[in-house]
Amino acid sequence: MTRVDEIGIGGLGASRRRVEDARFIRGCGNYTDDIKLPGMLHMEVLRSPVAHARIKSIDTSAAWAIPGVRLVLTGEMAAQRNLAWMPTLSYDTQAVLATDKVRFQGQEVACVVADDPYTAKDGCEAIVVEYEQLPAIVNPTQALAPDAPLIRDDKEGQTDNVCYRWEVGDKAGTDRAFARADKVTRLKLHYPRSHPSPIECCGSIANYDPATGKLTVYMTSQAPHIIRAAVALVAELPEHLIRIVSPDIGGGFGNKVPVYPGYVCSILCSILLGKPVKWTEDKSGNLISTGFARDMYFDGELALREDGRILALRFHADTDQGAFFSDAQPSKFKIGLVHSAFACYDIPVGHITARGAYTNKAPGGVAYRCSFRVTEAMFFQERIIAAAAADLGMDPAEFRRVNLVRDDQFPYRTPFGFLTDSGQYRRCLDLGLDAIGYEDFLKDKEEARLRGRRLGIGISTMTEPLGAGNSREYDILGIKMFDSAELRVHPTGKAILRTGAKSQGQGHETTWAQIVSHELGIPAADVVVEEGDTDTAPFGMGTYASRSTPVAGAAVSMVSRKIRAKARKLAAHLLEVSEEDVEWELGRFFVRSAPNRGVTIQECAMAAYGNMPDGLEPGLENNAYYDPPNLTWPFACYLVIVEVDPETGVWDVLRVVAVDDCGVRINPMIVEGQITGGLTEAYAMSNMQFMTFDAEGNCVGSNYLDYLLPTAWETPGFELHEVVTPCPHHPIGAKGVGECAAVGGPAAFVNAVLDALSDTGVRNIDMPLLPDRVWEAITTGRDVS
Ligand code: MCN
Ligand code: CUM
Repeated sequence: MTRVDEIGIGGLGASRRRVEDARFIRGCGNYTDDIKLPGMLHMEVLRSPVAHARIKSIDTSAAWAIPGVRLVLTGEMAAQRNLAWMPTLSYDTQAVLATDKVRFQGQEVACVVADDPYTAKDGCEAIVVEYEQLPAIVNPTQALAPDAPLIRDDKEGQTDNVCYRWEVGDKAGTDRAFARADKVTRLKLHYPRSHPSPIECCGSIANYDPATGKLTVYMTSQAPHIIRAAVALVAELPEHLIRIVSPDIGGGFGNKVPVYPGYVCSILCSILLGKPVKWTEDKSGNLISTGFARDMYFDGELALREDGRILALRFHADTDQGAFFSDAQPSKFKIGLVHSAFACYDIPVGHITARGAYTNKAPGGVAYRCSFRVTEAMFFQERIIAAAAADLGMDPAEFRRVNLVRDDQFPYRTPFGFLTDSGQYRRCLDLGLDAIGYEDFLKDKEEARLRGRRLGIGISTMTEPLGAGNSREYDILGIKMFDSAELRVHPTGKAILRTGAKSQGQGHETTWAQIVSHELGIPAADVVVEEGDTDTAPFGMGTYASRSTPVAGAAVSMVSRKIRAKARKLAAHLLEVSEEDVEWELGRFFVRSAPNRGVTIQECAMAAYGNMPDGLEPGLENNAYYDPPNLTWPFACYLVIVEVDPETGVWDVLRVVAVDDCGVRINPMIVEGQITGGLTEAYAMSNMQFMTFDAEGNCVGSNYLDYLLPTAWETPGFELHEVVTPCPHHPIGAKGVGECAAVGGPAAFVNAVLDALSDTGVRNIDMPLLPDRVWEAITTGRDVS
């Protein structure tokens, strides 16, 4: 008999083509805006043109008079149903439709439902709102000034613009370590506000059926079950009569985790009208109002010993939260997982403080391959590591090698309480240095300098916490962060798998089938994967924080193993031996003493429906809920070589080398796709992207002429390498990977440019490193923020 070849059937490690692409690249996807329901009406949102103003009056009479307009909804009307405000996932409140004030440009003020989207838009334009403008606050410094106008005067007891304060670590111990230091490196920087910019904007179609009382909502959500729970809790609708469906999603990147006012308004309008109501956000609306990323200010220090060891770290971070604290993040820590900073380095003690500020900008902060502020944490980490090496006059690679956690230190407890459980950090670093030809480059760089050329190399190494999370520590609205899978094997051995995650382009339909294939020997092509419908999918917390493989992927393994255990009973029955005498090899059970006597998993499936032993329940289906014992800790080393033109400040990327260790790779091609995408984002953030605001709070960057997305033309090529350290607690040894390159990448680009400027005394240029900023730094020899 021939053994089943795992790669041949699309199992673990197969670079199987993405099955979802068959419909995506043919334009046959089924996105929210593709869905048309009979009698469907269309909703448009009227947004505030100003950043901070008191609403004196709203006159909707002209809008009501337009033929085809069915409903004009204002905050006052929403308030009558107790829905003018909604709770956020960070335990703040957010206006659904403004009643008292508008607090950022683009805030939702009213909406109009009409027979078609154009009439709805005309309706919005006919609404007359009288604003009394107030001074706008566009950064934490202004927000926290003693005489700053109060943004959140709606909140009882709120007397300033402080949104939260947070602290972790050992202050006294850290202070003592700093007192002993030979040298202290200090760095201040800003990680600018950026936008995830998925191709598809947000949208929803709410369909409240007055006859059955059932509410069905098709929407662009990365976490449909959370939305169902939120709707049940906020709108007080019975949960079994709410069905949330996330169909195909055209990119999420964290933009589609929060609950947006547009969703809520479409639901309310559908309930009021008893008709399906569709809302499709436009690009400008998406760019100015929906969940942005970052906008964080760091000021921190490293305590150093002469020989290069780091003795302690401390930093303070101020975040610009916008007008509402609506971070969709599942930790009890106000600032997410920022204290995972420096986890890859063996540093005995540290202390972190953080403060959030309300400003007149759109809310958000946690989006864009961030793992909840880990992106900012790792950026600051790798920037100050580079600065410290320079201060010590030490080679930055050697400085890292001296301080990285050694393989024999795992499991390693960080000073902030995380447990990193596995990795080969030095090996990844050395592989990267070797691949880029580090020693040779250092010589080339010196020679080039003599000829007036400025070359630079940047390194970034980091481990990050992916896969929220274990039920002891992580929850959203009190619901724990486990995830789930349900597998049904049909009589002929074909199967359907459903999970509580929701792909937005990551390729779950491909990779989950590969896990089933690995566990059961069923060809991946025989397994269809479905996600995103709360009526059919098992309860799960959705896809973000690269949690799908660590949590839902693990559940896929576990449910497959339950199926295998039942199939073993069926095999014993078919082979007429006792279960103990049955052995498993991929796809087949056989008799231990007679290996040629065996039955395939498909034969077992048929027996589950047609020939089960007495006393065994028919069928071959099961589900699994997986509560991960720990986060997964992938490691990455990114190296970038640039050349800076001293005359113009323009910099070109000459090489990018990436070494990623995300444990066992389910589908190497998909993993490389994730890393390529993340590095592209890292490149974009380092040199072209930022959402800026003028003094009045106008968002500069509400279109793609001001906010730039990199195309294949300017994006450099990436040389990808791998190291595999299996995750010790994941059933197949996989770690998350979706965010690694976007998290660790930006510092490598910035470090490279600053390395090229190392003789100028410039220590920092804030992202994006636009040519004019680089040129200013070169000509003045001063930092540019
Ligand atoms: N994978 C694998 N082997 C591993 C790890 C992952 O083959 N060891 C595969 C997975 O099975 C999955 C993909 O790589 O198909 C990403 O897996 P994972 O790291 O678990 O991340 P998630 O699926 O949870 O995706 C979330 C992550 C986040 S948080 C953002 S933001 C982001 C990202 O993924 N948004 C994306 N990548 C994106 N890619 C696309 N195309 N679109 C987005 O919106
Ligand atoms: Cu924080 S972006 Mo992803 O976690 O969806």
